[in-house]
Amino acid sequence: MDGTCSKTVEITVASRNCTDNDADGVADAADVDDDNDGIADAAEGNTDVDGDGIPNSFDLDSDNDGITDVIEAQAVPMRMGTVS
Ligand SMILES: [Ca+2]
Ligand SMILES: [Ca+2]
Ligand SMILES: [Ca+2]
Ligand SMILES: [Ca+2]
Repeated sequence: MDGTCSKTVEITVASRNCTDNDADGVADAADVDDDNDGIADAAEGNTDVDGDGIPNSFDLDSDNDGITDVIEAQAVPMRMGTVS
């Protein structure tokens, strides 16, 4: 012991989620539309409807039927319009 006082200082480095699924320059954590399909993450949710391992907010075709979410989202009002 040399008489010097030492103490442990914990430094917390803010870890940012830097992944950027759609490469638009906005990290997923701050991006309101992670897959950039025009449908907000809040509307798509983080569940994985088709079970392909990609959550809906990252999946351009959430139900894996070959029709992209953006087209299906636009098609819904048209389907409703066909009800007689
Ligand atoms: Ca992004
Ligand atoms: Ca989206
Ligand atoms: Ca999926
Ligand atoms: Ca689909």
